[in-house]
Amino acid sequence: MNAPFVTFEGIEGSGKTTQVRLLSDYLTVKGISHRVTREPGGTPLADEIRSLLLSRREEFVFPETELLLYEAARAQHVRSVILPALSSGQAVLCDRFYDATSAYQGHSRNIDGARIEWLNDLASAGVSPDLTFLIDISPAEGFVRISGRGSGPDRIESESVEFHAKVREGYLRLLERHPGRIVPIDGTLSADDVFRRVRETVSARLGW
Ligand code: Z5A
Repeated sequence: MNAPFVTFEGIEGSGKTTQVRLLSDYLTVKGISHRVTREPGGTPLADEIRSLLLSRREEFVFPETELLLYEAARAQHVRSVILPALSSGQAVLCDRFYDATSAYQGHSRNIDGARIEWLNDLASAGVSPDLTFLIDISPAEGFVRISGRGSGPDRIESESVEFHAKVREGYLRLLERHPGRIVPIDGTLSADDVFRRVRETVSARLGW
């Protein structure tokens, strides 16, 4: 049987990366073998696609181009990192996965949901998360959190507040459709309080 696959989702600045790190530290202390990864990225080729996707550019990027690049990165990542880890008994913690495509390219960029699901399925080779944390904050709060970074906003972060509000709405729709898999957490709590909920959930659901 495969090891658990846990994903973290939310709008930018929601605190996913912080929670992935806290959970990884916790699992390390408990001696639970796991691998931390992220999307887009996770392999040299997928990381190159990530740079293509996130760099700001003059040329307009069509939603369909963006969608296919995210799925191409995922196809490579799943087959070379996620599947081998899970089948060798290593749990996987992934910072974003295919729910991000449904929320960003599907709901916010208005690409037909059935097409997104078909592509998500193709790219993920049938791998689906056992548990997904949706860390929920408002776009306004997310903007405040990321504006402290020195690097400036990337191409997706530079989208309007309305775009990010639609992404959040897309995530909340996914929560309605997958209440058993997706666990929402109020991301306005302190990072420690968010992690307390993460820990309670992984203990109850996965025995960690
Ligand atoms: N994207 C897509 O469109 N389609 C797809 O299929 C996929 C992705 C997979 C790259 O994602 C972009 O690609 C992303 C979606 C899109 N674009 N956007 N927007 P990414 O995950 O690499 O980038 P991100 O979403 O912008 O993540 P982020 O900015 O790194 O945010 P985060 O991981 O959610 O937050 P964080 O780094 O943990 O925390 C941000 C700051 O807040 C930091 O200073 C923390 O110290 C602070 N923080 C964290 N937690 C808290 C709490 N609880 N309270 C207060 N402050 C906190």
